[in-house]
Amino acid sequence: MSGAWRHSVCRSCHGGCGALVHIENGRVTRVKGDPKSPVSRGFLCIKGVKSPYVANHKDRLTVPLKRIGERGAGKWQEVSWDIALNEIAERLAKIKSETGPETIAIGQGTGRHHYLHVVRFANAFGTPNWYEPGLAQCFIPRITVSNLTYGGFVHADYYSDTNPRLILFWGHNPLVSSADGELAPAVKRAMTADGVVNIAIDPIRSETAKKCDLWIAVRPGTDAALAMAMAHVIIEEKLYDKEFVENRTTGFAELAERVKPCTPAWASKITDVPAEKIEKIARLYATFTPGVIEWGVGIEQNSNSLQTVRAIAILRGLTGNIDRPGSDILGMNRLRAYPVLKDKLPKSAAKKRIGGEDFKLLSGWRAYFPSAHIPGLFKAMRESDPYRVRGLMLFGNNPLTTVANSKGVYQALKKLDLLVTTDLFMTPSAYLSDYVLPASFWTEIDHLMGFPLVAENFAFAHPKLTQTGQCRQDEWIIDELSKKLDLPGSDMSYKDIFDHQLTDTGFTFNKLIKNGLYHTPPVIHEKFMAKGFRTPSRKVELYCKALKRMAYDPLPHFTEPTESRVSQPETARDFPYTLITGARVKPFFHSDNRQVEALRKLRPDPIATIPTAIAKERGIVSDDWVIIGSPRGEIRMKACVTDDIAPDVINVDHGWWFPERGGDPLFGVFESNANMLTDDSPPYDPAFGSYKLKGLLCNVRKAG
Ligand SMILES: Nc1nc2c(c(=O)[nH]1)N[C@H]1C(S)=C(S)[C@@H](COP(=O)(O)OP(=O)(O)OC[C@H]3O[C@@H](n4cnc5c(=O)[nH]c(N)nc54)[C@H](O)[C@@H]3O)O[C@H]1N2
Ligand SMILES: Nc1nc2c(c(=O)[nH]1)N[C@H]1C(S)=C(S)[C@@H](COP(=O)(O)OP(=O)(O)OC[C@H]3O[C@@H](n4cnc5c(=O)[nH]c(N)nc54)[C@H](O)[C@@H]3O)O[C@H]1N2
Ligand code: SF4
Ligand SMILES: [Mo]
Repeated sequence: MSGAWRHSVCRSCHGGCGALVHIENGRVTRVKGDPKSPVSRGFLCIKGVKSPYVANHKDRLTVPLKRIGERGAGKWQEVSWDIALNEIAERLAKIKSETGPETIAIGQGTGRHHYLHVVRFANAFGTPNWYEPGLAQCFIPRITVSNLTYGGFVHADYYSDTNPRLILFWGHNPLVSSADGELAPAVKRAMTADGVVNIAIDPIRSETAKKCDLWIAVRPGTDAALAMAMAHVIIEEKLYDKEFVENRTTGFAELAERVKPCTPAWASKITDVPAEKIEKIARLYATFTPGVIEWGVGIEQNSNSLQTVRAIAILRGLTGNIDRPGSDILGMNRLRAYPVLKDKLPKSAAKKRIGGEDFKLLSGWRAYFPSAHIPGLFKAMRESDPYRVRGLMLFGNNPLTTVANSKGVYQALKKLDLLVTTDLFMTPSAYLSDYVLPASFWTEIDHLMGFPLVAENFAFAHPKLTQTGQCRQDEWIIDELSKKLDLPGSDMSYKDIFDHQLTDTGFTFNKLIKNGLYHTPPVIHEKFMAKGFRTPSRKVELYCKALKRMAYDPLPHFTEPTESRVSQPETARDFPYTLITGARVKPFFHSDNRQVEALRKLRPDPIATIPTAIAKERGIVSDDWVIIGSPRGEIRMKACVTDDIAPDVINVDHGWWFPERGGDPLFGVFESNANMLTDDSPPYDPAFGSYKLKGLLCNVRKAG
C-alpha cells in the first residue's frame, strides 16, 4: 500500500482513542487503533474505524453557503469565506448594536474539540447566552456535584497498578457509549480482571449489564431513593470506612439522620428493586474495596438530577473510595485552564443570562461553566420572553434532533433574524439557516486534548493531516470572526492557546507532536493526605454548606419524577408505560452518521425497545413498525421485543432524521425523533434546570 500511516487521536465521539491514519494522495483511506496510545492501547470502535467514510463522504459540506430563497426553501449560493464571514460579522454587529449582545445566542454540540473556544467567543462577544445540549442534561451535574462534594472531578482509576475490585455501573453503558471517548477499552480490561464484581443499575440489560454479575432494573428516575437506601444499609450495618469518615468527611451525623428512614423496604416500593437486592449491592459496594462507581447520563436527564447525583456521590465518601489506588480518583489538571475570557463578559451582561436567576448551578456565577437554560432560550426566540433572542450561531449542534420539544425548537428557529450553522453535513437545523459553513473533520484539525476525563491527567496532541474542499476547523472560523468584530483576545489564535495550556508540562504543541502526541506523567493518589480535599472544609462534604447557602438541600433527598405512574396516575391511564430515550447505540453519535452507509447499515431504522409482556398484550412482534406516544406527540419506530428491559419500560433511540429524503420536508425530522415525546416544560431540576428526556410516560400500538 502506498501512502503513509500517521499517528492521531480519534474525535468521532468526545474522543480520546489513539488512531493510526493512513493517508494516500491527501485523503484518509484507513483508520486503525494505535497500540501506542496509553489509554486505548490499540482499541478503536466502529465509528472510529469507519471514519474514512465520513471524511470522504460525497455529501460533506465543502464551501460556505448563503441562503437565497425563503428560509428553509433549500436555495443556496456558494460564497467565498471572505464574503460569508464579512456578512456574518456585519449582521452580528448590527443586532448587537440594536438590541444588545445577549440577543445573539450561541449553541454548540457536545464535547467537541472547539468546546472551550466557543465559550471564549461568547464571552468576548459579550453574550451570556451560549449553550451545549448536554450540560444540564449531561455531565454538568456530575462535574458540579463532584466539585462540591470532593473538590474535583472523579473518574475511575484504570491506569495504575491496582485494579478496582468492584465496578458499579449506574445509568451508564460504557461498553457502547465509551463515554467519554476513551472508556470502553479500559472498562473492558478492568471488568474482566480476576475476581472483580460487576453490577449494573439500569432499566435496560445493556451490553455492559449483560457482562455483570448483577443487573438491578431500577424504575427510571428513582435512583436517589436507591442510593439513599444503600447509604442506610452501609451506616446501619457499620460497613462504612470509619477512619475515613471520621477524619476526611463532614456531616456524617446529619447524613445518618437523613437516611435513617430510607430503609431498603421503603426504597423497594419506590424503585421496583427488591429490598434484598438493595441490601446485597450496598454490602458489596462497601466491602469490595477499592471500588468505582461508573455513573452515566441515565441519572441526569430528569427533573431531580442534583439530588440523584448527590445521593450517589456520597456513597464514595462513606466508603473512602476516593483518590485511592483502584478507586475513583481526582484529576491532576495537567493543562493550564483554557483562557475562556470570563472577565470579558460584563456583570451586567451575565445578569441577563436566560436561566441565571433560577438555576444557580447551570447559569449562575457558582456554575462550573455558566450557560443559558435551553428551554428558556428557545422560548425567548419563540415568544420574546423575557426578551427577544434574534440570532443563533450553531457550531456542531443539531437542536431539531437533540433538544427536547422538536416542534418548539422549529418554531424558534423560524423566528430568528440570523441563523448561522457550522457543520460537516447539511442537517435539518442547518437547512433553516442563513449561512451554512463547512467544518473540518478530526483528521483535518490541529488539536490539543485535555478534556474531560482521563485527559485531566494526560494530554494528547494531534496535527492536521488532511484537507477537504474549503472546510475549516471551528476555532479558525471563530478567530476570523473575532478579528473582523475586533473582539478582545482576537490577537491570540487557537494555536497560541495550545502552547499556553502546555506551559507547565515543558512542551509546546509542536514539541509534543514530535514527541509522539502523548504526555502521560504518573498519577499521584491520596492527594488529600497533604492538604485535604479542595472543598471549603478540606473534607468530603456529605453535608454541603455551599448548597445550603444557595437554598438547595445540603443533604440528598428523593423526589418522584414529575410525570410518572405515581405523580400522574390520571395521565398514566392513557400512557401506562415508562419512557426512556436515547440509550446509546454503537454506529451513531447522537444525530450523526445517518448518511454514512457503512454505519447506517448496522442500524438502518429507528428502534423502540419493548418488553415482551407489553408487546404480547399489544400484538407486536420484533420488526413491526409501531407508534410510540407521549402526552406531547407520537413517533414511528421499529419494534425490538426483548426481556432485556424492565417490564414496564420502553426505550426509543434518539437523534433520528433521514438525510436520504432531502430537505423537503426537513428530512423527515419529526417522524421518528425521540424529542417529539420528551418534555421541555417546567418543573425542572431546581439547581441545573435539567429537563425531562428520561422517566416520562408513554404508550405503544402497532402502526397502521
Ligand atoms: N431524547 C434525547 N435527546 C438527547 C439525549 C438523549 O439521551 N435523549 N442526549 C442528550 C445529550 S447527553 C447530548 S450531549 C446531546 C448531543 O447533541 P448534539 O451535540 O446536538 O448532537 P450531535 O448529533 O452529536 O452533533 C450535532 C452535529 O455536529 C456535527 N459535527 C460533528 N463534528 C463536528 C465538528 O468538528 N464541527 C462542527 N461544526 N460540527 C460537527 C455533526 O455532523 C452533527 O450534525 O443530545 C441530547 N439529546
Ligand atoms: N455510540 C455513541 N456513544 C456515545 C454517544 C452516542 O450518541 N453514541 N453519546 C455520548 C454522550 S454525549 C453521552 S452523554 C454519553 C452517555 O453515555 P452513557 O452514560 O453510557 O449513556 P447511555 O448509553 O445512554 O447509557 C445510559 C444508561 O442509562 C440507562 N437509564 C435510563 N434512564 C435511567 C434511570 O432513570 N436510571 C438509571 N439507573 N439508568 C437509566 C439507560 O437504559 C442506559 O443503558 O455517551 C457518549 N457516547
Ligand atoms: S470511542 Fe470515540 S474516540 Fe474511540 S474510536 Fe470510538 S468514536 Fe473514536
Ligand atoms: Mo451527552
